[in-house]
Amino acid sequence: MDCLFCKMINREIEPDIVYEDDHVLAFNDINPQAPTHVLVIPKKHIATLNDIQEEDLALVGRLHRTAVKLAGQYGFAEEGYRVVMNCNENGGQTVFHIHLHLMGGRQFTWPAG
Ligand code: DGP
Repeated sequence: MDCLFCKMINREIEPDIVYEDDHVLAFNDINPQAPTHVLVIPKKHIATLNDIQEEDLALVGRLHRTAVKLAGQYGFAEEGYRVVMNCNENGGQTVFHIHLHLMGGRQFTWPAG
């Protein structure tokens, strides 16, 4: 499958990994928008938020738990951080394998641009 993030999971491409288990991979974003900017992805290929099925709910929960654990390890869980999942063109999604953006280490504004 011609998916950039599946290639990372299969190690055809070597990302800068910060966490891995049987279901989840997390690595540094190539174009960071914050002092810490990590992408948390499922090892199962799911193209967009719209494609998440009932059977994926535990996996999506794991993505969030992983982001929270990493926020604790980076030391910004208490001061706060941002977790984002973009969906399709208007949402700004460019890689069609779902991923949480975990960003921390600076003040974020709202609404997002
Ligand atoms: P999104 O626009 O929400 O689909 O986010 C895709 C993110 O993926 C974007 O922040 C940049 C990141 N990205 C794209 N290509 C690569 C890559 O080759 N390596 C890494 N580490 N990140 C990438």
